[in-house]
Amino acid sequence: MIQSFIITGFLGVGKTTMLTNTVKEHFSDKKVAIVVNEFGDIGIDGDVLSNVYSEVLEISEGCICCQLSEEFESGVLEIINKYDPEIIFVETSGASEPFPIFMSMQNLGVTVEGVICVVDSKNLGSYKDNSTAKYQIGGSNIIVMNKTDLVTEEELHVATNEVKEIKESHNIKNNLTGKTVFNNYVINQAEKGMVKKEVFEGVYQVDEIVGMAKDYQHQGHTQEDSITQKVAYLKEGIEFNDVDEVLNNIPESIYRVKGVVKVKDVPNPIVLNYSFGNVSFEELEEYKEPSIMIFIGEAIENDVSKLCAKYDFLNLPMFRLNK
Ligand SMILES: Nc1nc2c(ncn2[C@@H]2O[C@H](COP(=O)(O)OP(=O)(O)OP(=O)(O)O)[C@@H](O)[C@H]2O)c(=O)[nH]1
Ligand SMILES: [Mg+2]
Repeated sequence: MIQSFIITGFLGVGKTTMLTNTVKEHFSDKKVAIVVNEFGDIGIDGDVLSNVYSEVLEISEGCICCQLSEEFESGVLEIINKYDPEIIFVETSGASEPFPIFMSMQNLGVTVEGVICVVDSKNLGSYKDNSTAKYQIGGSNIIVMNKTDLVTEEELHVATNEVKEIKESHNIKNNLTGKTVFNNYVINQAEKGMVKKEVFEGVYQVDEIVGMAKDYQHQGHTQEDSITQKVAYLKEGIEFNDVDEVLNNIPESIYRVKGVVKVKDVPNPIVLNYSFGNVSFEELEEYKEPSIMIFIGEAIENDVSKLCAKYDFLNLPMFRLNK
């Protein structure tokens, strides 16, 4: 039986960081496959992860929990046939709920050992009202309070209590039995997603889910908290400072920026990551595509257009006419 873990959590909380750090550390003796379901059409995480593993299948689309479970399931089947993995890690998009993925894995006969929800201890307050974020916590049984380096003990305590409240109110319910599932949950703490191996050691029993697959009601992403993304391309010949300048002027509506950029004063391509005001960079070995930045947030259209107007090296893609 192939085992799996689902890694969920809101945009930019540290899911990929957890994969690159912890999985590499604890599962080097196993044949691991990683499936990344990224928000949007263009994947960055796959580029980051393929620096560590070669077995990355990236499924890039809006929201797997809404329409595309078939594509997801055939993608996972492909990876199983190709790599014969012992264990599969699925990183869900920060904008989707984990439960449909849980069901897809079960459909495929893959055991789900745990649904891990990574929480940004510092920024939970900024995203906890988002309905998807709540169901990510509700639909998991291993919660990891991440980014503990950015908070005091008191702040961590407050955030942990908020998570417990959300967990209780947004646990997934079996409509047939009226019982909640994912009841036996644990809360861990982490910095840069580093958790002990024990966290993965399948002691977590997910309650009876028979009858749920047909019955699960997708909660729907409400209009107010729907998340959108905009992709912008960067001109060639820019400098690192140009990129830094953009990242220092991100408006509040945008809470996540990812990108890969090539600049003339750094030899390697750079992966950039912005989440809730924090910026980090990492060099990549290779990247053959044009430099891009992906902006993600709520009602961001105008703000992204303004940014592009302000910085002439940043451009929204032109429309392509189909002949
Ligand atoms: N200070 C600090 N930064 C962290 C920690 N974990 C992750 N980060 C940073 O947070 C940013 C986002 O991390 P990712 O791992 O890409 O987050 P993600 O959840 O995969 O993001 P999406 O896939 O876009 O939803 C990066 O800049 C990381 O370096 C942490 O524990 N502490
Ligand atoms: Mg990620």
